[in-house]
This record gives sequence, C-alpha cells and structure tokens, in this order.
Amino acid sequence: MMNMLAQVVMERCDLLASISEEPDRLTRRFATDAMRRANELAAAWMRDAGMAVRQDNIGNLIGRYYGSGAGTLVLGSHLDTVRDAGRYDGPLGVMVAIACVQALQDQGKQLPFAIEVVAFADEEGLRYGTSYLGSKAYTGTFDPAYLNLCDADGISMREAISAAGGDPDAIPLDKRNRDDLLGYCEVHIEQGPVLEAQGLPGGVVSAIAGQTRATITFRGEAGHAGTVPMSMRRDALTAAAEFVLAVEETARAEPGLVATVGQLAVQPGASNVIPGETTVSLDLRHAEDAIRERALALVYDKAEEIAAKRGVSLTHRLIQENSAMRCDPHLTTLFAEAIVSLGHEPLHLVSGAGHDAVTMSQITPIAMLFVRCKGGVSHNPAESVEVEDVAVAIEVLSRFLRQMSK
Ligand code: HGY
Ligand code: MN
Ligand code: MN
Repeated sequence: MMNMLAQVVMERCDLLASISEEPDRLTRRFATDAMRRANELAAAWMRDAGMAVRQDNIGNLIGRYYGSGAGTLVLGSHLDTVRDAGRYDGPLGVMVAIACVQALQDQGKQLPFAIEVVAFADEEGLRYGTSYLGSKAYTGTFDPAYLNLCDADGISMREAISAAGGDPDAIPLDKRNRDDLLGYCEVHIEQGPVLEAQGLPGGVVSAIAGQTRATITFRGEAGHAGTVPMSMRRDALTAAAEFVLAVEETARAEPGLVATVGQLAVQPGASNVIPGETTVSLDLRHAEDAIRERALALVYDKAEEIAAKRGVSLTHRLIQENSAMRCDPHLTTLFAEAIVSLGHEPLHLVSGAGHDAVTMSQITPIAMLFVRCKGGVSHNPAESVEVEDVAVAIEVLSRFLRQMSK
C-alpha cells in the first residue's frame, strides 16, 4: 500500500509543480495566486484523507484528523518555493503527511491523539526576505512590523495578505495554543549529498544550523564611464565585488561555515555609468551560533576595510537571525527506531538548510526525517527523489505514529 501512496505523492508533487507564477519555471511566492491554487489542491487532498480543513489569515493551510483522545501531533512542511525551484523542497513533506493520514483513514483507524497537517505559507521568504512567516504566525512569533515590508513591486505584506483573503490584523489571533501539542514532525528532502553517499533512503536530523540573513550596501559616486579616470572613481560595484570574494574567503577558512551572496542590486544599473550604489545579500550559517556570530563580525570588518580603501560608504541591515537548534531526542529516537525496524541504518545528520521546524521548536518538541535526494541537489529544478525512498518515508512516518500511540 505504501508504494501506491508513494506513487500518489510523486504525482501530487508533479501537479503542484505545474502551479507557478512563471510559465517556464517553478516559482510560487507567499500570498500569490499560485499559492492560492496550490492550497486549493492540497485542501482537496486533505479532505479526501478525512481531515477538516481551514486556512488561517497568513495563508497556512491546516488539516485536522481527529483522534480518540487528547493531544495533537503536528506534521507538515511548506508549499511556497524559491525562484526556479525544485518540486520536492516543501511539498514532499506536506504530501507525505497527507499520505500517512490517508493510510489511517483507509484502514478506518483513529489514533489516541489528533493529527494536524500544516502546509505553511512561507518558509523560503522569497517575496519579503523574511523566512518562516507561516510558522511564525502559527507559533505566535510573527512581528507585525513585517506587514510594512514591500516586495520588488512595491506591494506591502499587509496589502498582499489582504488581497489573498486574510486579515493582517487578525494574525495574532491565529496563534496555536501549545497546551495540547505533542510535537511537530517534518519530512523533507535532505538537500545535501550525505544520504546518497551513504546509500541510505533516509535519515534523522540531529540539529538545524543557525542562520543570519543581512544586506550590505556600498555607496560611492555615480559617474560617466568615459570621462572619470580610474584613479578618481568611487565605484560601488567593484567594492561589492571585492566584498563578495572576502565573504567566500572567510567561509572557506572556517570548517562548517557556509556563506552565500545570492543577490546583488546595482544602481543606477546602466552600462555607461559608474555604479553609485550596490546592495548585496548575505546568508551565513553554522551549526554553532558563536562561530556564525564571529564570522558575521569578521565579514562586516572586511566590508569596512574595503569601503575605507575605496572611498565608499557602507551600511548593513540585519534581516533575520535564527539560532541553531537541536531536535527533540525522544521524537528523534522514535524516528530512528522506525528506520531500524525497516532494516536501515539510522544516520543522524545536521541540516544546513532552515525549516519551519526551527520556528515550531519554540512551542513544541520537533523532529525531522530526511529523504535522500539525487546528488543532494535542491533549490534547482533538477531536484529529484526516488519513489522507493518516498515509500520508505511514508512507512517510517506511519511506524512513528504507531510508536507515538503506544
Ligand atoms: O534557505 C533555507 O535554508 C531554506 O530552504 N529556506
Ligand atoms: Mn528551501
Ligand atoms: Mn524547505
């Protein structure tokens, strides 16, 4: 039966991948019509699995499968994507969770606790730069100041939420009561090469690396590309370019540290104008917060040196910071035992990627199950998983639920 359910999960991920804001690649940002259409599909599948379905003001889709006793175990992941995304980062976790509830319903089974499957509205932060908006609203940690953020088209978060049918001012009322929560468990592709290298279909997550998201802006002087001598320039782009390489050099020098500049905006952005202003994004991660914080200070110092040497000014803005967090030992052990019961080695690994589980850990114990993905490729349309590994994930999660019921 698990193989059949796994086939359905793959088909649903394919269907969701066809729901995009862009015709020739998968991009599904927070509070867009594409998210509305994806939620509509997922809601129908939740109802088919016997769940009562609702959507909260920020756009989280929440399906509830009632149990015979008290308590709720939350399962889920996110349905938003990065730009030009793969089809499994997020949706796989939601579809596997629905498949496990479907299996319970098909067997006419109720667990001694309820299951709540949540499809979070914004894990990636592509539209507004601040990740985990959905799980922050669900956990009551959403900052109302976010509502004033504007996207690349100048649409505020407040306007986007209202246009999507939510009431931005009612978001605090959606805070999930934590008293009945038994935990949060997320199934997700590994987005790394370890499971494939070890020949394992899945693994358990021991911890999730902390991450810092910031922007750094260099301001020089725009000028005529043909008349300003090189010695008299205050070029904001060459300063940024030197900084980008300094970020890479800093990360290469520290084991376990990863640093990425994924965005670079140049003003005024004309080929015959010396750039007057550049803004780069910075994504810094490490499993130990002290090392990440030290690295952040180091790259800021390097930015200051470069700015001073090149006669440009510098500002930086912290967008978001998430501490590293450890997964709950008890829930993680249950996942590991379920993996062993299927005859596989229970590899524990640290997640370099962030997940809604980071936010959920503020209100309830969390655990994550990783699924092998081809070449560890993710945030890339080449993202792929094997249906056999999805079947293993469904079986592991189902056995985990049975263990939780004892
Ligand atoms: O960036 C991340 O770690 C996640 O994919 N949002
Ligand atoms: Mn992602
Ligand atoms: Mn993800």
